[in-house]
Amino acid sequence: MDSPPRPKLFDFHGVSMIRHFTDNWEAVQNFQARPDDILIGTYPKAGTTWVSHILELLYIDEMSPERLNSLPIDVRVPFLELQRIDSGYTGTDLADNLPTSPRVIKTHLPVQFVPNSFWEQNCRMVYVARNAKDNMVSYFHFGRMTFAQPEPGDWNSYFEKFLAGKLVFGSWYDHVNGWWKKKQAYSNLHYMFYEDLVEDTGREIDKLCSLLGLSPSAEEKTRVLNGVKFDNMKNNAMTNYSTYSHMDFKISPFMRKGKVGDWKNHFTVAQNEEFDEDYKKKIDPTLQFRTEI
Ligand code: PPS
Repeated sequence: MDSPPRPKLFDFHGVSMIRHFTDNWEAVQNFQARPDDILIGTYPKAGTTWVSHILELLYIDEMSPERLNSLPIDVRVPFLELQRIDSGYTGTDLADNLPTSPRVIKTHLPVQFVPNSFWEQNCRMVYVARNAKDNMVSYFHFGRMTFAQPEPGDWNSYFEKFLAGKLVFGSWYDHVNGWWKKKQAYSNLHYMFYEDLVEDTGREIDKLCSLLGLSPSAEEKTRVLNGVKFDNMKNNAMTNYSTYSHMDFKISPFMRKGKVGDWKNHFTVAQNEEFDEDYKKKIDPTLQFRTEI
């Protein structure tokens, strides 16, 4: 059987995009945020689902255990700019109709595209960044397994596309730099790192709680920590994306490895050198990532 056609990349105000994320643009830009909304921002594959699930478990009473057990994560945490070409539903509709308070909403938009109302309402935001090498590897495997992404090509050509910023949501460098710069001026933005989450999930949850003004009991914290473990999320049909037909887990699962340093299994020595040379020119020097822990 033929695979469904893959979307084509095009330039959208200087950022590489596909129509799944631009077809609903007017509604996205006019989206009405509420003061208690929490926006999760990430470059794709940086830990969005992980932090979404952490927030949902921290707000379990508001989210309700029934929702957690019966609705997949991307219904509970709407993907703001998504226009599902097949089913027609949009992230903005889902967000508008969310019954929870606060609403947790996810976006992969570069910071300059975030709808104005989020800033006007002074919403809390959590940006998760992941080191470029592992982010690239994770995005590559995602491109292989989902027909909702452009054809990734082989690893070598993907590597070049990443360096050139020719992937959906554009350049990783512009993305992490842009949100980092915004953080300096906008105090309600918590900028966190995937590597820190892997190293000490409990410590990072404490930091999140202080942004959110939450003080979970020791018992609640243990419950959250347990629920967000890689294996538990991988085995949870409501967090592992197994309910989606446009993903082929035989090629690669959504919850793939969840590690820091898998890039070493993909980068050649020459690619690593080329990458490091290019990286120095593009990364904001005040922004420090760890490629191993
Ligand atoms: S998406 O499609 O952009 O929303 O993907 P995203 O959720 O941002 O990123 C997916 C990667 O995050 C890993 N992940 C985790 N790692 C460790 N622990 C937990 N609990 C966890 N949950 C998700 C997931 O495995 C993907 O990374 P890779 O490296 O591909 O395994």
